[in-house]
Amino acid sequence: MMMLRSSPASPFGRKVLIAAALAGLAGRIQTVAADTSDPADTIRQQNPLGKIPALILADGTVYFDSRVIVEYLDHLAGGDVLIPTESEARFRALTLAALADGIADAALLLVYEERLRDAAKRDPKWVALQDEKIQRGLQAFEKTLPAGRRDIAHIGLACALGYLDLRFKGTWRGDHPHLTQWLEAFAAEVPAFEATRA
Ligand SMILES: N[C@@H](CCC(=O)N[C@@H](CS)C(=O)NCC(=O)O)C(=O)O
Repeated sequence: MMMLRSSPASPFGRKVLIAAALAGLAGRIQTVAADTSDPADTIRQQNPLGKIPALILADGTVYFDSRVIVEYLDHLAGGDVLIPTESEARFRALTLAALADGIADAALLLVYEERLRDAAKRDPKWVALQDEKIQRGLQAFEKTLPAGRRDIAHIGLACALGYLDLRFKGTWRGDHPHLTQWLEAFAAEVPAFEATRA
């Protein structure tokens, strides 16, 4: 049995769980909650960065971050399941996956800014910089929705949007009708999406 250190609200942990479900590997992974804000949590020994998700194999080997874990799950599933092997499709999928992860990264930074920085020390310019990354990323996906077989880019995008729903009350939906429809279709076709909702 492999152990996934994660937390229900983590978009990157959710990405791994959905990837595992799509690869038929969910039964081989047990999730063990991690609290990244607790200095005593073993996540800091498992991943020196103190970040989730981290996957711990039966022999103690640790793989992080979510992109690496999804690569590993794809490998376990025989390849070409979560990440296309054909080079053009592969690098397109990985680039779109990086864009989706970037939206989630910027959204997380905004949440941490609120949670961890004193209100008086917050810098509106820095907040706007992160918000603009999210808006440009959403616009790019609104114009060109991920199509074809479900892969790492689809999963990452669904999790980034799910995180915006969770932390920012789904305000992104107003300006992105195609993306909204796309997420509804993804949720209908991939039961693991609803099953992993925080
Ligand atoms: N690039 C990483 C990002 C992981 C990440 O940012 N995880 C957040 C939770 S969703 C975290 O652990 N934050 C705690 C911290 O940064 O100390 C991945 O894809 O796994």
